[in-house]
Amino acid sequence: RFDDGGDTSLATKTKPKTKRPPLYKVMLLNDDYTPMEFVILVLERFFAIGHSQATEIMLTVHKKGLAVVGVFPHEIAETKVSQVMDFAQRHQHPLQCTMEKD
Ligand code: NFA
Repeated sequence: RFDDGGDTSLATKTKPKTKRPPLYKVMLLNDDYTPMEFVILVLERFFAIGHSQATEIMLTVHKKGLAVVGVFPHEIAETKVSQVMDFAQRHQHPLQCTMEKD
């Protein structure tokens, strides 16, 4: 952090190079029609969440209206949202998945 040539009087401050990307919350929204088992499958398939925790998260969405299912860098969050929306549409379920800055 304090990088001088070794012994001159003029020192320069440098920043550590590693900086983390902005993170985005990916959320699932409740609706009245998507089957509970389908939501659990989505959580397992696209978010690598086990069946037991996927069931808990699905029930949270069902009861509270929405839940954060993961936090990711922008491009990964966008991919998750697209995958879920495409999968839901292909199965003709109205399930909604959105993202917002953490
Ligand atoms: N509310 C849906 C039902 O009763 C289940 C659901 C849960 C849908 C989470 C969307 C998200 N079948």
